[in-house]
Amino acid sequence: MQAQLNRILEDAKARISQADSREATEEIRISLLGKKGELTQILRGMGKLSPEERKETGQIANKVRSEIEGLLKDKSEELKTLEKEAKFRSEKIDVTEPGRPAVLGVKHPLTITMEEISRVFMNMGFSIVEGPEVETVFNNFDALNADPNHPARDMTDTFYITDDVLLRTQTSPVQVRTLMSQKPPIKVISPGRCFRCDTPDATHSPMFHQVEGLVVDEGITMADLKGTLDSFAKQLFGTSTKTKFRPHHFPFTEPSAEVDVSCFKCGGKGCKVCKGSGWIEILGCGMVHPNVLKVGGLDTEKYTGFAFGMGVERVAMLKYGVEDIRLFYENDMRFINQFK
Ligand code: 2U9
Repeated sequence: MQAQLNRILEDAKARISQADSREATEEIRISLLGKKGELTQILRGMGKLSPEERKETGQIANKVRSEIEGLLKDKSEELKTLEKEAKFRSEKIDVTEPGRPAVLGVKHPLTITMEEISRVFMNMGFSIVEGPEVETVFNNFDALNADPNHPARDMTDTFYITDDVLLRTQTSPVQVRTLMSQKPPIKVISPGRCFRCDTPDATHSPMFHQVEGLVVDEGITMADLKGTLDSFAKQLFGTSTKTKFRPHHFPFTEPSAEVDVSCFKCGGKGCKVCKGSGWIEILGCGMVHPNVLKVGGLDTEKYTGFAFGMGVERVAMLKYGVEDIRLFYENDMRFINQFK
């Protein structure tokens, strides 16, 4: 039995010296000193020995056990130190290394366009008003003199939430709120997101952006409308830009017009951008319908006003030569980074 103990000790020494991780030393400890370990088994078997033999073998066995425990402890500490050193080496930071530059975001082309449009109107004394995207049918349609059978009201054209609540189809409800809460003079623009039940294609999106404007005061005439929008076009597209007002119909304005600008690409000669006509349709406008002014409780003999509206995506597509509206919503940085 003593020879067996010496063999276990010699074996243990060889195995411990070769252990290359703390897990390996733990495995050795379990295999020798654990419940079913080799040395533990021997100690258990000592009951069969005579008292003298038991005493002598017990002393040797205890010596072997404490020697193995000591070797395991030393090896484990040695490995722990090595592991710590390796960890420090791998985590070493060179504080003199130049820092990694933070990736700066860029403004979205629609934000750039919306801010550019807003800046021009702000410089002409307009204030910016904002309102909810979830609106009442009253603010979105009724207050704007829309006929009860107007096609835009249809379930297939508008996202209804209930019979009386919808996702606004234009930013006009913000101006309706302004009319109902403020006294003239009113001179506001409302940039924002709008929603229509459109199937996406190169020029349509169920979510898009508008900037609308509203001016109401005593003595506002069509001359104010034309002067303001002509000045806007010159500031946005260049001083040589000409404007053309074509009669149109909107329920909320009377008279109404669509505004074309002379093509900023070819100057009016005709090119791909203006489809050969020399003109590009850019916005709609008109003198606010008396029925709409009445929603704000205004005396329509005293007060008059003009309003206009434009699609931000359309302006951005024309300005930057973007051929598919869907590019604005894909968040592909290769597209967005081009507008830095
Ligand atoms: C109030 C009174 C009048 C806003 C107006 C337009 C003309 C117009 C279109 C442009 C392109 C919508 O995005 S688009 O399809 N808009 O042509 N919008 S006048 O008139 C108002 C608004 C609010 C209280």
